[in-house]
Amino acid sequence: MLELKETKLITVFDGGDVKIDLGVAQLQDLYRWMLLVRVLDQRMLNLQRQGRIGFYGTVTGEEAAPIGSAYALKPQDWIFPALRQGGAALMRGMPLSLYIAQCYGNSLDLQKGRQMPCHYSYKPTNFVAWSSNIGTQLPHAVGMAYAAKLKRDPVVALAYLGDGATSEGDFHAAMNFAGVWKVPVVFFCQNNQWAISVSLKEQTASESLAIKAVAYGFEGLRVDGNDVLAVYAVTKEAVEKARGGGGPTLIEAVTYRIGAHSSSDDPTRYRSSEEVERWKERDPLERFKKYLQEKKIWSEEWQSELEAQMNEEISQAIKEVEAAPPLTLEAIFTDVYREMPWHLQQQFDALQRSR
Ligand SMILES: Cc1ncc(C[n+]2csc(CCOP(=O)(O)OP(=O)(O)O)c2C)c(N)n1
Ligand SMILES: [Mg+2]
Repeated sequence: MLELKETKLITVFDGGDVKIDLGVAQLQDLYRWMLLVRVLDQRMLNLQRQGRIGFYGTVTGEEAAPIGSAYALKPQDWIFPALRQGGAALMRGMPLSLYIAQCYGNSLDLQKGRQMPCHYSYKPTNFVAWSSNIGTQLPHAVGMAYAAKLKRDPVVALAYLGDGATSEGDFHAAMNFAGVWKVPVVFFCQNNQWAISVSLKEQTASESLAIKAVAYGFEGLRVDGNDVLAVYAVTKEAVEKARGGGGPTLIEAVTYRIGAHSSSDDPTRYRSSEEVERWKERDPLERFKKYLQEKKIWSEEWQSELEAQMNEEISQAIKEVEAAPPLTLEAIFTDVYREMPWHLQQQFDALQRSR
């Protein structure tokens, strides 16, 4: 059993005594997914800078958090993401072309261009679309977990949030109901130290974010969010506790947003480059690479092969997505009513006449 203290930082890479039940293939698998997130960040940001997509939120520096945590789930479990867990959608089976199409919002996009980019949804693997409004996914996750409990389904909801979301009413409502109903939910707070330009110090006077769980009657713990193995281990324990009827857990993964909040942000206006450089020394990919290197299961050639292969797959997927036509005008009007009501029909006709 891990010692669940809401202020102690749980680690593997810094000499913690956490037991890891992963073999060589799984360790390499985790590394591959983290690397894909890193490679994709650059490619997608380039697309945004070229004006080919409208927006992107990178995950650089935080890859261990979404990948390590989602790796602990079973196929039947559900994910309620925030902005930076797209990598988990890919790892759980969302095809790369659909991931990219979501950012283009064209006819290949499963959500028909009705969401902002980076708001992925993939029904076959229970990856639920995010609504942009910070924290709203949390009550949804608790509701789903409550239903699972009532139906005695051995299903767990993994609900992601940022540090900024802990100041939202929805966070507290969700935490309260989760505690009272003892539902199978794991709240995974990706504390990247910033909520756009608001620092963690300005966000809360609590000594940690994990400690907030205490007020709601369940466990909170802090994990080194740049340590993929520690993230995996604590999430797995919390997920299995939830599945076994042990109720919720709040995990605070301590990490750092190396890039801008999004493609629309300039972080040099509100934080120092020294701070960013300090955190780069704890780069989750570099630390994991070192661990694999010591185990002799990482090499330069493997890394270059992986990168070349990923870049090729991304280029192919972009080509496929860009070849898809834009959505038709009807897409603005469908899927709300089974049959289009007269007032929408009127607007639709007017729109068509105006083209
Ligand atoms: C209710 C609400 N208020 C404000 C915003 C604008 N907004 C978008 S992202 C963001 C910061 C989120 O920070 P955090 O929860 O730490 O997540 P991060 O982006 O750092 O991963 C804010 C304030 C919003 N989307 N919803
Ligand atoms: Mg944040």
